Amino acid sequence: MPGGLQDAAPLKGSVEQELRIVLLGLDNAGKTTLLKCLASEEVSTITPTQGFNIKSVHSHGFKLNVWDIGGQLLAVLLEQLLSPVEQCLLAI
Ligand SMILES: Nc1nc2c(ncn2[C@@H]2O[C@H](COP(=O)(O)OP(=O)(O)OP(=O)(O)O)[C@@H](O)[C@H]2O)c(=O)[nH]1
Ligand SMILES: [Mg+2]
Repeated sequence: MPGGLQDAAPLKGSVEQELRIVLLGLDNAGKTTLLKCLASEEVSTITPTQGFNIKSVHSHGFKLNVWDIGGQLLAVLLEQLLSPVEQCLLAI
């Protein structure tokens, strides 16, 4: 499928590119699991993220600076951001 890191891989021998990535999603969506898999870390004992994690991972010739935002924190941020204006929020 086009659009992945594989497609964006830099040419061999070129300087490593740095990307900032933010993982957003509901609780238990698998954000931290995905980040740990990217970092080749153990995924059997993952607990819900309190606040957020920031981790740098080297993958496919890129340095990825990944922000893993806990679903609970995202819910609080969305509520505070949107409650003055929204009457209905649809997340798909
Ligand atoms: N079956 C299955 N389970 C998964 C997958 N990815 C994650 N899980 C499980 O789903 C649960 C939640 O995963 P997390 O990575 O903690 O989810 P999260 O999005 O970081 O959750 P918060 O930190 O609460 O926002 C864990 O028990 C994982 O083992 C997947 O691809 N398949
Ligand atoms: Mg998490």
